[in-house]
Amino acid sequence: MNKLLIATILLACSSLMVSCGLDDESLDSEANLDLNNDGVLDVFYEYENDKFYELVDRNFDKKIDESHYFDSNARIIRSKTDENFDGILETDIEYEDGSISRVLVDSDNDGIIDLIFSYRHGVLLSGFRFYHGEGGEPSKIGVTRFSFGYPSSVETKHTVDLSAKEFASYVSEVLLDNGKN
Ligand SMILES: [Ca+2]
Ligand SMILES: [Ca+2]
Ligand SMILES: [Ca+2]
Repeated sequence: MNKLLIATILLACSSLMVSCGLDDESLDSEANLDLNNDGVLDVFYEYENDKFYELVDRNFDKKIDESHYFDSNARIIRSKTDENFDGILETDIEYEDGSISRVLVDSDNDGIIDLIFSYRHGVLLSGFRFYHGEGGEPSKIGVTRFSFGYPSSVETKHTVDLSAKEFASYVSEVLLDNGKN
């Protein structure tokens, strides 16, 4: 299913609501989808002025695990997803010109990003993982390269003098801006 296309159609209908003969409520019920045909809706649209959210329950457990935010031109701006289906949307997806540019994950739900994936034109290039120093050991950042979605290098670990909270800005400012991505 092309979600962006559906979103575009919805938005077009939304701006022509009078001629479509729909009010807000009926437009919503038309827009929402039942992906697995079990009679329970799994895709929902929520409107915020001329912008909107698409909310999806991918594993059909009645809990939302994807939230996509679209601007007034139906361009995707940002997503949050729950990749382990525990009910917490721990993964932040950033886009540039409609393609994924960066993914930030708080894998242990402690409010601090510990995994970062870097993309170019939607293609996964690099992954970065923060390792807490244990027993007096320094912290480390693991780096993995990808090709066609598959690791193309063994993870290399670099010792860093950073706290967990400094990890995300270190990756964007030092590792990615140096052209090493
Ligand atoms: Ca369903
Ligand atoms: Ca779900
Ligand atoms: Ca989760």
